[in-house]
Amino acid sequence: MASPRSNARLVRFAIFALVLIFCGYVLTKGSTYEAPQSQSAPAQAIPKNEPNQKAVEEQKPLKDASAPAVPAAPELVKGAANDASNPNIANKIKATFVTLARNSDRASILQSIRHVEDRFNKNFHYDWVFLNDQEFNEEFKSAVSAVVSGQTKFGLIPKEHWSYPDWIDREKAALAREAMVQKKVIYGGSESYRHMCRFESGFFYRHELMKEYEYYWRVEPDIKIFCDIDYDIFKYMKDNDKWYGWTISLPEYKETIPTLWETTREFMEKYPQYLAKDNNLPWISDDDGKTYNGCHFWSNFEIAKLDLWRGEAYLKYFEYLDKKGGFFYERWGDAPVHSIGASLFVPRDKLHFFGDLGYWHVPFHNCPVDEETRKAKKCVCEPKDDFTWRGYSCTPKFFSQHGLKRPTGWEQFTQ
Ligand SMILES: Nc1nc2c(ncn2[C@@H]2O[C@H](COP(=O)(O)OP(=O)(O)OP(=O)(O)O)[C@@H](O)[C@H]2O)c(=O)[nH]1
Ligand SMILES: [Mg+2]
Repeated sequence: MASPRSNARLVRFAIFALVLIFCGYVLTKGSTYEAPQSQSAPAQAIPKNEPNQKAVEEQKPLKDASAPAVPAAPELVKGAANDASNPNIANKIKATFVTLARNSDRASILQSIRHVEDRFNKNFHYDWVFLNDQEFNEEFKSAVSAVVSGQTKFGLIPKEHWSYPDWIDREKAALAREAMVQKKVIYGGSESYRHMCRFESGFFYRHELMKEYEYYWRVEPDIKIFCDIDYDIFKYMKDNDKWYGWTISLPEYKETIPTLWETTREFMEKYPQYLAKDNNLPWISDDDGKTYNGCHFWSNFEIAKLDLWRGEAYLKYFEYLDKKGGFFYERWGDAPVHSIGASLFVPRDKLHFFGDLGYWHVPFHNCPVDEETRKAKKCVCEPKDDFTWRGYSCTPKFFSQHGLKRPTGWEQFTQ
């Protein structure tokens, strides 16, 4: 039989054991005490872009097997031409973006691509062809491929498309450059700029990588697109039988093209069969073809049908110009050359002004001036910057001659 003393020891031991168990419980579970939420630091004070740890944890998948499974986001297939379930992609036509660039243009072209992807191509995944007179390096290729949602293709320009043809007198060309530098003509002294203009005028559409396409959109470094393009712009061109789409027009510097128009007139006299009926001649000449008024579509933006340049009329026209040597003895630009070609060799209703995209290439803006369009297309430009309706722009004349309706409020943006 236990003594009263050993009973008391037993009770003390039991109390001690209970205290130990309670302390162990508190240490493993932590305190249930919650600090009151500070009034001076409300929940909204969490910076918007920093992940809120609580919110992140709340999004962790539930272990409960009865919870509905969240479908995995479809993996982006480059160019996804095979994604028949996406109508945008299934209805795509044979079209591509095309960019002429140097390796050193990488950062500038990435800016342009980001604009075009965000406003348009993220929904369509059209291909993008990059052309260069030197090999593109790996840094350029991997950087742009990471941003383009379609397939990227990189092409080297054949030597004969970026060099002096054998009929060009190089000394005469050098003297012409020198004279233009004296006159302070922009890019007047540059040989590469002349090769670029000749290439864009006569060869980009013949490049091997361009052969499979029917339409292209030319994109230059450092451009901006201000508005959503919520429709397939290439399909729009095809469905409406448009051959040349543009956003900004203005007169060319006369010093760069002293003999371009007389050469064009010779061509027209020699090959009158190539002139389209109902062409756009009145827009480029104010005196029925006697002189050129310099109006041209600004070719750093172009959405066009490749057959415009691949057709017999334009091919012959380019060949004629090239033989005269004005790309080197003067500084003929691809913008007036394309514009004259598009104005003479196709009916004028094939030309299309895009007034709903919002576009910028230094130093001119195209910004839809009517508020309704800007809101509907989520544009981020200022109508006061728009060049379209200003005195120096050739676009008002195009609207008048083509009987197009001007946007509401255009008259407030003429200067
Ligand atoms: N590969 C290559 N591309 C060139 C060269 N020069 C110009 N380009 C490209 O040709 C296009 C037109 O050249 P730009 O220098 O933009 O000419 P521009 O638009 O008249 O003049 P900027 O006001 O300087 O933009 C751009 O896409 C350039 O990246 C060159 O020497 N090599
Ligand atoms: Mg440019």
